[in-house]
Amino acid sequence: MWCDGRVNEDVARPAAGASTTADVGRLGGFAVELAEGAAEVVRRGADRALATTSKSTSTDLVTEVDRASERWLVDRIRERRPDDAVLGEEGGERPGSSGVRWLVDPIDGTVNFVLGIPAYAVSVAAEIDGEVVAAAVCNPVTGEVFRATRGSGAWLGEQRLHGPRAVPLERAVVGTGFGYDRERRDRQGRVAARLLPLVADLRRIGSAALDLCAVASGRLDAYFEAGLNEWDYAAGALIAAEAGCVVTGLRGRRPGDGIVAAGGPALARDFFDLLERLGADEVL
Ligand code: LIP
Repeated sequence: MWCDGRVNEDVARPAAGASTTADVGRLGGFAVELAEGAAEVVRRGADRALATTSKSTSTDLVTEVDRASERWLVDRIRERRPDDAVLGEEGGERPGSSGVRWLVDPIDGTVNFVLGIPAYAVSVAAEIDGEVVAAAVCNPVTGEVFRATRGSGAWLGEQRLHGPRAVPLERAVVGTGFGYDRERRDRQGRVAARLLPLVADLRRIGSAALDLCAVASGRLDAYFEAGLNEWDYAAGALIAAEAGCVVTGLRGRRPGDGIVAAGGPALARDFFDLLERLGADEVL
């Protein structure tokens, strides 16, 4: 039985008509199976000499292990749920007819993976009619599996997640990240420099999926990053939201509409107001 097998009937909000809480539970179990299986592919590849190439810029890396992990994910989805759509970072896009779309990042934090920094993850999310309802993020190094289904809370293993501590902005440890484009990084760095004296500290972990799971598990008090792709944040955003965090795109926009920002309920309003004043969503 995936998770604790219960989904709170009165809060599960599956997309209209296309799903039941049982469907959502099954998608959640499959998301965990996919994330754990692809993490094993990544683990086996980690000790190989990596053929690495670059994508959008010289710093945007991809390895043969990224591609092997995504091939494994797409093949499993095609075998088990052939009518579902898939969107993967390394080009594994497939149309579908079921209303379910999988958003997969085969290695979120590829630069960390190449350098041997143990902060990267396989990220898997399932949407029904455009709404993410199931998520799993697995760190191949630690074996940690963060998971959530809409309306049933967020979990790390068997531990229920309740988001970050209640601290004021000046005591908050905030995660962030920077794009691969040099000019964008310059603008993002200026925002970070103005934010730093107003909070306790910043962390640049290098994986949006793990950053959002860190907020969900209280390892970070808040997080923001502009310019992410759907596959980077889709799973982590649901896990953070189901852990009780506020996840937004600032200025009333949806998460991922330019920026993803997340924080605990006690901090969220002050944090989001500050990000808006600093123009954190105006760096793209
Ligand atoms: C990474 C993101 C991270 C961001 C990096 C990179 P990738 O994704 O998870 O938050 O700061 O620049 O985009 O490219 O390793 O899958």
